[in-house]
Amino acid sequence: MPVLSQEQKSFFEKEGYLVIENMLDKTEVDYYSNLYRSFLNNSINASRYRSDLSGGDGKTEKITQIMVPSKLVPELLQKPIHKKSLEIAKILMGDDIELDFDMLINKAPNTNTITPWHQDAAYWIAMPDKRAASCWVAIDHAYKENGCMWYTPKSHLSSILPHVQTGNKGALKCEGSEENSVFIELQPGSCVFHQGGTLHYSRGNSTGEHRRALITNFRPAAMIALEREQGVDHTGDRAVKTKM
Ligand SMILES: O=C(O)CCC(=O)C(=O)O
Repeated sequence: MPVLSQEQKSFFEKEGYLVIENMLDKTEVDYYSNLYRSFLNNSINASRYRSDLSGGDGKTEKITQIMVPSKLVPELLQKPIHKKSLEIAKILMGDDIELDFDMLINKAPNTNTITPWHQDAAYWIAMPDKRAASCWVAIDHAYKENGCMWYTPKSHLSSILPHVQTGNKGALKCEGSEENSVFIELQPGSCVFHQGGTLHYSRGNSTGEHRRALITNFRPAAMIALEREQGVDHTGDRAVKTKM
C-alpha cells in the first residue's frame, strides 16, 4: 500500500503535479517493457485504438498513441501500475476516484517532434466535479533529449486556456513556455502525477532509442458515469471538448 506524506499531498494540490520515484521494481518494469514491444510491433493488434499524436503525414508514426491498452490486455488492470497508481490517486483526490482510461504514448527514435503545450481538461467534456489526474509512468529513462515531461507549476489553478487542434487530427495545443516550467526526468518505473488543468508539454525525441510511457487517468466514479452516458470512453477522435 503506497503511503504519501502530508507534504506530498499539499505539493500536488498547490503545484499541480507530484513525482513518485521507484513505483515499480526492475522485474515489474521488464514486464511492461516486453508488453509495450508487442503493442508497438503489432503482435498485439491495437490498430483501432492507435494513432499518431503528431497529426503527421501518416507515413512515419512519430508519436504513437494507443488508447485503452487494458481493453486489449485486461490483465493490465491487475498489474502494479494500475493498482498502485489508483491507490495513490485515491489518496490524492478521495475514495470515490476510479480509473477512467489508460494509454501508451511512445516517441519513436530521432523523430524530434514535440507534444504541444496543453491542459488535458481541454480534451474532455465539461464536468461539474473537476477532480482528475493522470499518472505518467516512465518505461524508459525519460530525460530532456528524449522528451521527458515539462509542467507549469500552479497552472491548474487558472481556467482552461483556448486550445486548437494541430496537424491532421493531431494533439491539442495552447500557449505555454519552458521558461516558467519545470522538466521532470524519470528513471524507468518512476512516475509523475499531474492534474487535469496542469499545463504540460514534452520536447521531441532526438535520441536513437524509444521513449515509452504508460499513462493511467483517474476521476470521480460519478464523473466517469456522466462521460459514459454521453458516449465518452476516450477512444474517439481527438477534439477540443472544453472551451474556455
Ligand atoms: O508523453 C507525452 O509526450 C505527452 C503525455 C501527455 O500529454 C499526458 O500524459 O497527458
